[in-house]
Amino acid sequence: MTSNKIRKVEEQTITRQIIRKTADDWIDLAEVDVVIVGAGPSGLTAAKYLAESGLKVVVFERKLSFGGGIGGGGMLFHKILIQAPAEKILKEIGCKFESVKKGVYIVDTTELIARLAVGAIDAGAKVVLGVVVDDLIYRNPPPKVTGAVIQWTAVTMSGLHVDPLAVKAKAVVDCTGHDAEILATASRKIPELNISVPGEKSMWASKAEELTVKNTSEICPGLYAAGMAVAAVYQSPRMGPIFGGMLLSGKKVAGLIVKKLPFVR
Ligand code: 48F
Repeated sequence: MTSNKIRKVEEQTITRQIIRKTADDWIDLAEVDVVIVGAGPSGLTAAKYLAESGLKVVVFERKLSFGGGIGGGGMLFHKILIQAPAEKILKEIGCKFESVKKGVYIVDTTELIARLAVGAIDAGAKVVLGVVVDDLIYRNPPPKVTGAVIQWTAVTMSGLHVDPLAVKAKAVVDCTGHDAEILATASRKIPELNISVPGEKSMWASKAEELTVKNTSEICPGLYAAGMAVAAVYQSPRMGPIFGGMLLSGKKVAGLIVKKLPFVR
């Protein structure tokens, strides 16, 4: 018979196990195939499809939660729209949706966040919260991005001068949303990459969705953009709380990387 008595665990055991197992993970994560920056809709979708194809993927997320802009819904109303053909991705992650018009679907924000996260994790991606990517590793010539520089979010918030660590990767994907933080950093600190980030335009939902997916690409060798970061670099419009383009962009970037990576050294 199994006992229901709660097991005693000493404090030093808790400390040792957490540090030992986290250190094992971090040693493994020092070199990966793909670093995804941001656990919003595009980042989590990309992570799922990349990991499913057998690549070693880590997602670094600044906050202590998943989902990026999904949780805010439309002006805090807890539903968002998804349009065809992105409902296929909803089916693949097991997210319930309701059809509201032909090819237009509505989902609960909390369910979409949860399903996207489970989809990425079940596929084998590692999602690490509370870590900010604040710079890139690069090599030259020819100029290319070869990894990401990372720091605890808590350290960046404290303003303390603490040198960061870095993760080597064959591809880095900027999924940081409207500010395209990684592309902006690359544009400022690696001018030979010739990137500029003019920022997104005002709202035009259907055009924005179309252009976001169309322009999802490798922006310079080793550095890709998906989600709203694409709009920032291509100066295309914003779309508000319709998210099909975010999911399709994440899936597209995964496909591009899977095609390219076997040829990257
Ligand atoms: O903003 P976010 O949801 O980006 P997305 O995947 O989706 C955009 C939509 O949410 C919405 C929209 C579509 O209709 O307009 O805005 O393009 O998620 C970006 C995530 O990246 C994290 C941030 O906390 C958020 O969870 N993030 C941003 N910069 C960094 C970062 C960074 N430097 N390091 C780590 N995480």
